[in-house]
Amino acid sequence: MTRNLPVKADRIAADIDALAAITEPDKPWTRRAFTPMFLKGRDYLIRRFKEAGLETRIDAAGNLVGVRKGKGYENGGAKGTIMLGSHSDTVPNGGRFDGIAGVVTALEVARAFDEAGIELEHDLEITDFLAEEVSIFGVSCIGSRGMLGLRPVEWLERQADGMTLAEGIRLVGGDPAVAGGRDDIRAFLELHIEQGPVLENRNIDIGVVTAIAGISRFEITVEGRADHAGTTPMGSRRDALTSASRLVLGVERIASELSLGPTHFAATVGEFSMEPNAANVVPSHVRMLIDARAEDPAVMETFGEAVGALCIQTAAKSGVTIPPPRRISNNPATPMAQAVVALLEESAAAIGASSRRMVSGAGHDAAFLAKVAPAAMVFIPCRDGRSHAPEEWAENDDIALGAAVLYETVLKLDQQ
Ligand code: HGY
Ligand code: MN
Ligand code: MN
Repeated sequence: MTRNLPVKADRIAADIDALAAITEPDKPWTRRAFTPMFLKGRDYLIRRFKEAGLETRIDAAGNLVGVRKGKGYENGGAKGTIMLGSHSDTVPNGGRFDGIAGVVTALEVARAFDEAGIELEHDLEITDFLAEEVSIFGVSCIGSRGMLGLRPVEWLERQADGMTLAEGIRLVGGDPAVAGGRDDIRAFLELHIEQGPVLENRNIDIGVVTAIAGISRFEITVEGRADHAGTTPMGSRRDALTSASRLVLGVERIASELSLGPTHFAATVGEFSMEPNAANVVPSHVRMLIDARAEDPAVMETFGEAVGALCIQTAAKSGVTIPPPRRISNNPATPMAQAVVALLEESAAAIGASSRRMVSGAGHDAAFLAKVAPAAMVFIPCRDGRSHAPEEWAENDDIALGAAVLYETVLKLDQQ
């Protein structure tokens, strides 16, 4: 259904398609932060930001920033900044819309205000945050944390692909020596594909995010004993892999039970490695990383305790050593600003779009912007709820409708 929207669906599609063409050719769609392919994507966005008349720069944290000055400065009253943004980096073999739809629609809103001859009171800042995904450095939301002074200083020494994160930030045009911090952001909005099946299943146009689930990552190692695969009796082995397999299935069982509760919960063993990984050697060592998401921090604690108990039971049964799980990150759930949530709902209704409130199981830069400014998110449907996979797909009319909700909400925020 094409509505008479203030934004242009075909311009949005053209930018999304152009960015989709900038991918590692052998594994679409891949444009990992800090890689040459990422910088090619950035070059495209810089060109498009400048064509849109935005004052374009890379900030010290490595984010691409485009500013459309507001009237506020003319009559002395610095009104501050309304920011729209998301990320242009992808996971390996990811999709064409995760993050990208948010950056492109933010840019389109700026262009649409220009075309409508609308001068805002506030500055409008369009942002492509650096490395929202778990990057080659093993950590995520590097640019948004850096912008806001929330990037742990020890991260700068993390190594990947022969460089430190500090060198990576310089590579993309930032300056890691500059401490972050912003006090001018009056509101932040991010459009994102839902990355889940709810909107599509219920035939709803717009998701209005009320909270972003907390994310904890736990590292578990299993120390067994290498032995000859052909001669070692089955009953006297200390096989790290069979024990680790019991843990993986146990994590699935515990998470499935917790997911049946009243609040959002999910957990995944997403990283897994074993040594020596040779067919004729009983595995001696396994390392795994659990990614857990919880709307309610008490449920996350229940999960951590249950997994810890499972490690003790498993070690006792099979003679391997399993140290207590190491929690390597723990970001609590982040509520969105209720006032902005209400404005998004009003905007959706004003353009005739159906909407529903929902929790995000995925992490987003908005979780960090929400620590310094009123923030909220617009979800749009994605086919079969698929994401972080090449099958990821969103209809351009759905994306344009989300962009129109952003446009209307910026106008409301600008009056405040
Ligand atoms: O992992 C996440 O939740 C996000 O897609 N980076
Ligand atoms: Mn993602
Ligand atoms: Mn994303």
